[in-house]
This record gives sequence, structure tokens and C-alpha cells, in this order.
Amino acid sequence: MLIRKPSDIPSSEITAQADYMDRRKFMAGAAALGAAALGAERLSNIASPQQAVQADTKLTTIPSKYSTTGVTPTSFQDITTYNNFYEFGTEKSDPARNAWRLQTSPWSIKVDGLVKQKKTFDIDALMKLRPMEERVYRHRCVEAWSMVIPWAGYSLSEFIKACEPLSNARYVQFLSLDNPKEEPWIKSVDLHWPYSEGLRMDEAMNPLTLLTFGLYGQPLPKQDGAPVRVVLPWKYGFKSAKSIVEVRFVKDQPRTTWNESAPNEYGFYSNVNPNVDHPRWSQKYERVIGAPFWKARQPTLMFNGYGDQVASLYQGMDLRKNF
Ligand SMILES: Nc1nc2c(c(=O)[nH]1)N[C@H]1C(S)=C(S)[C@@H](COP(=O)(O)O)O[C@H]1N2
Ligand SMILES: [Mo]
Repeated sequence: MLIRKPSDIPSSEITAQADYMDRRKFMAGAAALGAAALGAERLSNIASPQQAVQADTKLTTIPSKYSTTGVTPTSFQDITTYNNFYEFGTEKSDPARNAWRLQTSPWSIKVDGLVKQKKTFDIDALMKLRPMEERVYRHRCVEAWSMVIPWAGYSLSEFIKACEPLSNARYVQFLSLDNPKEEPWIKSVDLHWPYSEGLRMDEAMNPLTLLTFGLYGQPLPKQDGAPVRVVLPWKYGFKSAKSIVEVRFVKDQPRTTWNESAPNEYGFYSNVNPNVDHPRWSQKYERVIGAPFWKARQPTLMFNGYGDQVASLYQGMDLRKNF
């Protein structure tokens, strides 16, 4: 059942990011795991029909000057059932079905590498570090679909200041939870775990970069990266690591999961750029999830529409080479 594809979504899209893998090896593992997980899945659907969405919990947020205006937020339903989170399967519908296994409490982020002093931030303290803002952002996946999401969080720069990085730290690396007990697909999906992403320090310090704890005014649903993730609206979605447990300040460009898997397809920068096609598809247009059909195909904007705030970060760089 894991390998069955909903007929309304072209398979070219669903498997886009996994296509480079050895299909047979990949599918054999996924199918075996799917069978094993089936019993537990059924149980979870009875025990937790809302799929780990804590609808009774509310976050207090303030409006943000960084919110994108003139856009229509995607429905909560679409945002929480059409996901990429390979620790819970490779189909868009898998994370909503499988992420109930994730234990988000207790949770903390370990901060290490080039810092004045190693620290651990407990999630409760982290959520109170700064007032949480609601930030409506466009969200563009490298697979040429998009959404609009009202996130809740504060600028990552506020957290970085609290981390006290040393002046020789040039990059920051994010590591997601790597726990096969809670994330069984880690054992069958052929990627280098833990999921790792990285940013240049100036990208990380840009006020648009959001340390994210919620969406639609409630804590992040597990399938969206609970309890804490980053969001970079001008980059393809895969730069936004979910369920982060460690932040490392480093001198050299860190390893990143998708770049390691297929370096010719997924660059380190991954800025949204309609002029640089993915080797296997165009990036000129995007499919807007949940939009009526006459608005469902939209031209993709340079830096996903956030060029005024971020283009200066890449001045003088060849964005074809540094894709
Ligand atoms: N740990 C982890 N983070 C991840 C991913 C993943 O598979 N694992 N997928 C990425 C991709 S490809 C996208 S498009 C976004 C999707 O976020 P969403 O499901 O909340 O829309 O998460 C990103 N962060
Ligand atoms: Mo993505």
C-alpha cells in the first residue's frame, strides 16, 4: 500500500526527489516496511483520528511586518496531508498517516561547534525566547508545487544570538531527529541520515529566516516538523529542516542530505529560481496546491517573490553555478 499512488497525482511528481535511487531496492524496502507498519497504522487511525494535530492547543502570536500580503493561505487540511517528510515515508500522504509515532516531548536542541559554550535549549524555554509572530509565507517545493502557510515563530537570528557563535563560524548546520524507532522509514529510505541542511551565516541571520513552532496559530503538527523547524521562504522547501535536535556552527559548508544524494539536482543554495531548471523538469511554473483550476498554474517568482529582502545576499554570485 505504501507504493500505491493516488491516480490524480502524476507519479513523476510523487517520486521526483527519490527518483535517483535504485528503484527496486528502494521499493522492496518500502513495501516490506509498509506491510509491517500496516497493523500499527490501523491502530493509530482509531486512536488518533486527527493525526497528531493538537487542535485544542493555541499559540499566542503577534502580527509580523514580514508577513506576505495579498496571498490566500492554503487550507489546514492540505498543509497537513500533503507533506514531504521522508523519515515517515516517501508519498505525500505518508507523513500525516505515520508521524503520530514521533515523541515531541521532552524535546531540546543541542547547540555545538564554534560557539562560546555548548548549550542545550529546552523546547519550552525556546518557545518563550521571543514573542511569536504569525508569518504568512509562500512555500515552494523543488518538485514545482507550492502553498501559502501561516507559520508561527520568530527570526532564527534571535536564537543564533542566544547561541553566541564565534566569529569564525561561517555556516550553520541543522540536524533532524534520527530515531528509527519513531521514524521507521529511516531504515528503508536510502538517504544519508540524519536529515541535514545548512545555511551560510548571513542567510541564517536574515530576518526572513524563521525558527518555526506552529502554523494556523497552533503548535506544528508532527507531519509538518514538530516541535521545531526552520522555514526559508525564498528557498526550495528541502532547505527547511524539520524536527530539529541539533544546531552546529561550523567553518566549512556542511553536508546536506539532498545534495549528497544527487549533487547535480539539489545544490547547496537552492534559491527558488524560475530561470534555472531542475535537470528533469522546468521551474518556470508551479502547481498551487488547493487552488481552483484557473489559478492552479502560476509562474514561479525569482527568490519566490522575496528578492527585495534577500537578493543582496547573492550579489556577484553566478546563480546558475550556485544553484
Ligand atoms: N527532516 C526532514 N525535513 C524536511 C524534509 C524531510 O524529508 N525530512 N523534507 C523537506 C521538503 S522536500 C519540503 S518541501 C518541506 C515540506 O514541509 P511541509 O510538509 O511542512 O510542507 O520539508 C523539508 N524538510
Ligand atoms: Mo520539497
